[in-house]
Amino acid sequence: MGQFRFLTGGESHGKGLVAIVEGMVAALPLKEGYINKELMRRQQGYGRGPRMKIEEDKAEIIAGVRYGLTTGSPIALFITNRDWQNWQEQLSISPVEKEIEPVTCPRPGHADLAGLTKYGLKDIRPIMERASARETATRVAVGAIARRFLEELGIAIHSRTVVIGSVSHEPSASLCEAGSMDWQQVEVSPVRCAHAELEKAMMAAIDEAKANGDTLGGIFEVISTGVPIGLGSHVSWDRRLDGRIAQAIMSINAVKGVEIGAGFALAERKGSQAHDVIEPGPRSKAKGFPWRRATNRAGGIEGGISNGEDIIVRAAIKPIATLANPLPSIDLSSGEIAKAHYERSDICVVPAAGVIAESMLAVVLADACLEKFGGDNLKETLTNYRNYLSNIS
Ligand code: EPS
Repeated sequence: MGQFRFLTGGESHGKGLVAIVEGMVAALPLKEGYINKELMRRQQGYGRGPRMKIEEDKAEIIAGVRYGLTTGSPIALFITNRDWQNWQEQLSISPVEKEIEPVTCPRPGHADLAGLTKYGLKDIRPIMERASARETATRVAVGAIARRFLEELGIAIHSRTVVIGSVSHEPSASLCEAGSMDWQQVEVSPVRCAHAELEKAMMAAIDEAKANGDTLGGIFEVISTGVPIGLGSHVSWDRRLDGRIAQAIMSINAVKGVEIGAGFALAERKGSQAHDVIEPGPRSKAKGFPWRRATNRAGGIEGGISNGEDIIVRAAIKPIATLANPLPSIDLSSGEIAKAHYERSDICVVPAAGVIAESMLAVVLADACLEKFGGDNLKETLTNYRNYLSNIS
């Protein structure tokens, strides 16, 4: 663990966002355009707020790439916040003469109250700036580097929306078959849902929430295909792949629940109905093993180790905590009852959260692949990977 790691910095309305990525192999072809395509996907989605009309997220590669290939050195990225133009005084690095009104009415559901108390502040602004999901732009840029590497190993990652508000795609136990999903349709859907009728219903639910000054949560699903058997390990708690994925997905702003495979639905089943029967099958060139599974309720992970099936993760995301029609709170400067702070917000971020989760899954899988196959340059890693597959007995 920790072969591939990153740190981010930046405030929502500061000058920009930065990331430093360490551990990627040398000689991986990488272009800014590839990263920016992913950043564009994160900005989409019906229910996004006015900020997304201001921004046009683009990552500038500052270090770690030469002549289109990674060098093995840390990769440094910078994403400009266009909106900074309008926030230069509030987010000034040096003290300013003008009196800036502090934010003192915490939003229930946001980091405001606990963050302000923990850091001993009188103004919520520094907390809300860093707790904002704007930070996920850097995660998607980093995830794009991980995804580029995984592509070389034949691993792909997709996401789709399963639930928005009370509009549900299907019973929670039925899992998407990656092979049968129309991913192109998902990509052009404003809510990342390939089912036309549900797509309409989801958009109508978002319109209704907007009209009421409210917000909506939901559930998204992330699927990775082509994952080799043997990533992660059963031997220690922090090596388990499912635990590592759960932490990465749970760390996405507003996520409140994560399940792998049939997840929570498995609690209600008998053992005979919960597991995935092992059947003999021809040796697969891509997977390296001569068996197949009748189902994939485990979501591609058994005992904390990838089992060669698609990895399927779902997560529940709560409605955004910034409401146009704010909830009651208190003004911390006076102790009086007051409405929670509101500037502007998204109505629903479930589709964007799916893209962010793809990125986080890519980071975990790239890390697990580098841990398993090693190598300091792409050729070395690919040689090790092919050797491993051809030696599975
Ligand atoms: C976001 C930028 C933010 C929000 C959103 C995500 O911009 P602003 O605060 O200027 O409107 O749109 O942040 C939140 C959902 C949140 O709760 O903080 C982005 O770039 O994704």
